[in-house]
Formats: sequence, structure tokens, C-alpha cells
Amino acid sequence: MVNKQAELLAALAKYDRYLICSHENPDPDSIGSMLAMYQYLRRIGKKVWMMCADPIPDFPWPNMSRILPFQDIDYQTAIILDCEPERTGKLLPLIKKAEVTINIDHHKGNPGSCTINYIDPEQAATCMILYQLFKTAGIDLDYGIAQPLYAGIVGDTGGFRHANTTAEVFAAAADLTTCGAVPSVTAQVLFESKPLEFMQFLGYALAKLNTKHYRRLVWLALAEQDFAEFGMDPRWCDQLIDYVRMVKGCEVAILFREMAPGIVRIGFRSNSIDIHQLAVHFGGGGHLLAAGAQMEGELSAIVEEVINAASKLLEGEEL
Ligand SMILES: [Mn+2]
Repeated sequence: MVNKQAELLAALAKYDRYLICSHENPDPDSIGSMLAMYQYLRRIGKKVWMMCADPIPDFPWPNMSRILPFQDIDYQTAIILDCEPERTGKLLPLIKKAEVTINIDHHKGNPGSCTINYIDPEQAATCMILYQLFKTAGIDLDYGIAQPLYAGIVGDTGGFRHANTTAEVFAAAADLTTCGAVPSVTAQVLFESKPLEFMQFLGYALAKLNTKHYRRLVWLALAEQDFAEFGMDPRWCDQLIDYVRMVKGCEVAILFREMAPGIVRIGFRSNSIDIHQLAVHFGGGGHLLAAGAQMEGELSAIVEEVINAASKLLEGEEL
């Protein structure tokens, strides 16, 4: 990866006008990697824009207000972080206008279709890749870089709880804390800042938990109407999967969200079983233990189909 880092650092030094973007429905890793890359490029004297297809959460990290909604700009080089270009939503036509495209990601299955591709599925977060890159670059990691990188790592490891939490992750987190990242504030912002309305909706949703195979398979299915009754936007409820997987004995956790009539987004999580193959089977992708897919049709029919496939997986049968 050392040659790859050198190639990447050379590309970041070479051009003048950069567009930094990430996936739809931004999460702490996508936002953290954008902010850190923004700060790095500004520091080496570049003109930089950050853009996101969807509204961003109100994290109190530096430069958050500089993440722009979609607009046409005149730039040279697109940096796509934490996803492949096809997952950037309505930014894709703008990315296609780039002279050069740089892709930095840790998602398994990213085809690496950009001019320069740095895809490392072994890494817990895109922020881990950037951390290593900036260490190689030998720059001073100030608060403006350390805090968003730390937050991205906390986000993608579920607060250092998921299977991707390695000694390397802790070493990076310790170094970033030395550089100014604040663990207590990060945890509070990411995990303990839920609107009251969300907590009340959570109570309603958790009553709908379903299980099979002696609770080894746990799922939650929410219809568009369920979200509407509580004034919830289903796009911001992906975190419900974390509650599904909390059930004791759960090996496969699945969250079904009806985003719009007939459009169902499915999240898969596991601590030990390759649920990536399940997501791929239904046209999605992601990581070995955290993946997703989107299907069209009637919610109950989709739930039945996916739960049947998950059952087969748990019984060791072919999908
Ligand atoms: Mn990520």
C-alpha cells in the first residue's frame, strides 16, 4: 500500500481545483473523511469544494457548513470518498465532468472504476485509510483533521464495538486523541443526541421486533405509514439496525425500511456470518458483516423472501 499512498499523495499535489464528495445519506465516516480531506487540501494550497446529495447532520466539527448541496461548479479533479461514484446520488453527472477521478474507499465490491483507486476492504473506515495517508504525508494532524477522522472511525466501528475494531484502530484513535480529538464529545454527538421524537418512535418500532431460529435471526420491518405517523424520515432511521442486533443470541440482524411506497431498503448486520452474500443475492453490497440492498415490491412479500433466504444461510444451505 506504500506505493499506492505515494501515487495518491502525488495526485493530490498535482491538480488545483478539487471536488470532494461521498455517498447519499451521509454517515460519520463519509462526513469525517470529507472534512479531513478538505482540511488537508486547503493546507497544501488547493481550491476545494465539498458536496453532498442529501442534507447533512449537525455535527459540531470544523468546516461542516462548507459542505454544499448539489450545484454546478467548475473544477478539475473529483475525490469520491467511502463509496463508488454510482453511490453519490444526484452528484454523479457532476463527477462525470471531472478530468481526473480519485476513489478512496473500504467497501468490498467497489469495482475501482476511477482514474486512481485506493480501495482497501481490510480497513475499518475510510477515515482509517486517510489517517494512514496523512501520517505517510508527514503532516501535523490538528483538531480540524483529527476530530473528523476520529468521529468517522467511531462511527464505522459502532463506538469500537464491531468486529472491525482492531489494535490498529485503537492505535489510530489514541494518536488522534493526542492530536486533539475529544472522545466524550464524539460519543455524545454520535450516540446520545437523539431527538425525543426518535426515542418515542423507537419504543413503537421495537415492539415490532421479530425473531426466528431461536432468536438467531432478528428483524424489524417498518412500513412507510409507520414512519409517517411519527413524522420520521425513513432515511434517518438506518441506526435502528443497531437495536435489532442488540437482542441476545442474534446472529443475523435485518432492518426493512419502506422508503417510499413499494421501495424497501434492507440493512444486514452480523458478528460472525457472511451476510454480504445475502445482500449481493438481492442486488446490494457492502461489507462481510455489514451490508445493504434495495428492493421494489410489497413490504410483506419482500420480508418473506429475504427472511427465507436468511434462514437458508443460517441452516448452511445454498441461497
Ligand atoms: Mn465507511
